[in-house]
Amino acid sequence: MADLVRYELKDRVAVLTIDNPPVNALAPAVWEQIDQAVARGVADAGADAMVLIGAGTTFIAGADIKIFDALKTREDSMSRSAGTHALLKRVEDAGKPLVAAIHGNALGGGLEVAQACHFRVASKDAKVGQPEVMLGIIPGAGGTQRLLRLCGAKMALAMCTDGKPVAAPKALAAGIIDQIVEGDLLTGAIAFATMKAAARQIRKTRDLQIKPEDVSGGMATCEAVRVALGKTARGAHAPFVAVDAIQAALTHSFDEGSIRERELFAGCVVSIESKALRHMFFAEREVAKVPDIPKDTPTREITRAAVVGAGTMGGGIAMNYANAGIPVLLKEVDQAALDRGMATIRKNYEVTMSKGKMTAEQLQRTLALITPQITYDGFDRVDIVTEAVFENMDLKKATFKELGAVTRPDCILASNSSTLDIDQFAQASGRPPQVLGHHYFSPANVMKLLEMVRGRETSKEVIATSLKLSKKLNKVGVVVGNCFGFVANRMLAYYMREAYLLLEEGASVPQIDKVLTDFGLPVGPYGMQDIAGIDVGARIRQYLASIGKTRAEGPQSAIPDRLFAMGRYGQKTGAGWYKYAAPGSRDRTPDPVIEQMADEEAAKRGVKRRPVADEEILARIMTALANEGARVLEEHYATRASDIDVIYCYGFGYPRLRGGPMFYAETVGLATVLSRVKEYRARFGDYWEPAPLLEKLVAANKSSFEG
Ligand code: T1G
Repeated sequence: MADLVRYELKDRVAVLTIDNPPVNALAPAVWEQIDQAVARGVADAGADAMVLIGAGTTFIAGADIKIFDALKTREDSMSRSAGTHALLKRVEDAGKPLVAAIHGNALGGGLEVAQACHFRVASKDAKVGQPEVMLGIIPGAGGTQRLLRLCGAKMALAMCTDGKPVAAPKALAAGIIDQIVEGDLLTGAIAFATMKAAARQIRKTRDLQIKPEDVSGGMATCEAVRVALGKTARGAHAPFVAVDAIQAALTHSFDEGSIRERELFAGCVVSIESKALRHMFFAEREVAKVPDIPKDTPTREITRAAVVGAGTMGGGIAMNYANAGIPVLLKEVDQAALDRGMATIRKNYEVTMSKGKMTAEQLQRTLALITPQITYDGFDRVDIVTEAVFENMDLKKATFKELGAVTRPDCILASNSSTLDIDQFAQASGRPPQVLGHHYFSPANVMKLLEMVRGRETSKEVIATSLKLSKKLNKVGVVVGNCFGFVANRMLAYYMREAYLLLEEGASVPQIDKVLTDFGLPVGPYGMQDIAGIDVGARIRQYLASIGKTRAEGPQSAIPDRLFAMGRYGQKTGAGWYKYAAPGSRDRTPDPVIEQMADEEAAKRGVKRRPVADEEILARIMTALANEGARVLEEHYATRASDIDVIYCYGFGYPRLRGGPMFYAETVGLATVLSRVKEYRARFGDYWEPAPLLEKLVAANKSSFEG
């Protein structure tokens, strides 16, 4: 078996080095070799003490998340975690001082291993945490029972329910670590272990007493955390389970509490919530892997940028570059538009500063990186330009023609278009290999998704550079194909079609929105339209009509265009699908006008309005998403189903604990999804066309879109 834990003696201290790249994850063999190495150190007469340290850039980043899918039942989980608990008790019972030396991250099982050591030292920039709830589980190797014995219930509850890492100095102050090592970590750890050996000091965490304040107030603290979670957990179950496990530590012995932790962990690890969150953990890392773009594809340095268009999107895009420390030119057509754009940017930063997330000095420094102008001065020195002009094909093509003339031949030209044909921009620019889409999501300086749309001739270097740039801009970049609407908005058209038709059939705007927010979306389809602007969709429909297209097959509701014609664009005009207290206000109320229009439009289509159950609303909308997602996949506009899930979770706030629209469809069952498509086809019309991939997978009895 590979040497995953090296053993060597240094100055009468056994140094146990975990070496399982890239993050020293605790695969089963790593657990076993830690156990063996500690036993060897105890038996080694040449060792007075032991140090456990990670090779490479980090201590242990946790259990190997990939192994959880093998835990099919609670029983599987109970037996595996019983073994882990017993192993860590053996480690803790070592007869010589055992010191964990932490650098990088000690997360999840990594921190639990460190807690089972007698002492912990760390480098100053190390972080420790119990992020298990981010995966829909809880610490499963004694962390809920040991951590509070080190730092008290309040901090243990915070760490185990929010999953956030804690920096070493704070961990030192809390008692989680015993010393911060300046200089070489191993040297410091060996010195610390030698000192403990001389003092013949061993401290078993599990034997530490529950702190007096927790004996008296721990239960109340748990209850207070549950109440707080009620407001912030947004449907997540695991954080509440973590509270239950920590409460068990307050009311039971270590061993009884450990059994309770194992039972609670077992319930979480087989849950759909955990499977969905584990799916998202890997999905958001897979997006960077584009099959035909090898990791060693050459990339360019992006040191200077420019944005054309200082509207809502253009301003937000310019902020992304400034936030990443990249100087950015921001061009508008006239001074008035430019001033409006800069005023919005300044206001956004001032709001950030008012929240304490930015100092005045940082605001000035960041703002200074944005150069507002109404000419193309300096465009010949930038490495990338992002066009964010009005969503109009002719205007965009003209802009790309200009950009092709005023920039260097190797300057990347990106479009923020949300749907239009990147290849047409590429042709207009005169250098298609440098052109691709960079579709940001509103608000561009907040939403993390960046849909990177490759054109027919986009070069691999430009794509690889964009993938690298997305990380620098703190975005999740997903490479997609150049179909109308790309992936996000192509599928959204079917989501909206069903929302509109359900309204005409008898559901109400508030009802439909509530079904989707109860499902976990931050806002329903109508609330979203009122925020994005009904006029944006209307203008795209107008453009499509001009080329004889519609966004989705099937009946097109006339209500959106009627609202547009009435000047009801949504929040910004004070009325849209809802009425607002004033233009720009978010204070909204349902508007009887919409019901009246739904009655009228239903009558025109000969539809007899009826009560529509919430279950049907959710099923229709999610089925439409999954069916179109299957088409996107089989037409190769997305690399993999999980990329689509990442797009929806990061672009529209689709609930991560559902795993995204494709993963959710798999949990519903592909056969069920297909049968629903066929049922709707029979009820509503042939436009409900089953995606061939869905039919193929169901015929082959497959349970996942990846076959
Ligand atoms: N298991 C398996 N693979 C992992 C992993 C893990 N725990 N952590 C990272 N990877 C892979 C990742 O998929 C990627 O692979 C590569 O390592 C680099 O990761 C028993 C039950 C540590 C902060 O939740 O938060 O312990 O894409 O790109 O940006 O009670 O990785 O290269 O093929 O993220 O430098 C608890 C999860 C587990 C921590 C580093 N631990 N990891 O970030 O690199 S449950 C976690 C992270 C548990 C115990 C419980 C981050 C990182 P590839 P990366 P990074």
